Amino acid sequence: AQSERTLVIVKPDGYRRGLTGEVLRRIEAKGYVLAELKVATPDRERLAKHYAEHEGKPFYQPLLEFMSSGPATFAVVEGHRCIEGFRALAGATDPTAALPGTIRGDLGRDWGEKVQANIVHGSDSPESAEREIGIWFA
Ligand code: DAT
Ligand code: MG
Repeated sequence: AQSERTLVIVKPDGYRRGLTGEVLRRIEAKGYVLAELKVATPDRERLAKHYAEHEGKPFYQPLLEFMSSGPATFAVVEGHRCIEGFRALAGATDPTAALPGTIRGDLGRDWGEKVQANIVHGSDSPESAEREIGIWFA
């Protein structure tokens, strides 16, 4: 079958809370393949590229601050329709509204911060996926 790739990040909140294994377990249980995996603290320069579409929004600076606050886990995930599939696993951006059964709905909440600490990132299109994989796995 044709394969697709997506970039998944277990964000610093997920890492700190010890949820990395739980997130990776759900990805594997769904049937996707972990093609690449690493732990690193995201640097501002690459975060600015990664989140370029959000520059100027009220949560942009808090987002970069939060994302560079500690280690995160980066994964290249593979499988037919894995971009759409992982975003379904992740659930809605706001973890309070995310449905139970999803990563954000089961494991996340609103902590009253300016930025939504929502455990995971997943690319939103094939173009974003290839662009983001290029940034973090150059
Ligand atoms: P997603 O991560 O679901 O693709 P996004 O690309 O719109 O969401 O936003 C990137 C991140 O920025 C998101 O995971 C959390 C944060 N964020 C988005 N919208 C926000 C908002 N209205 N208030 C606070 N943080 C927000
Ligand atoms: Mg996004």
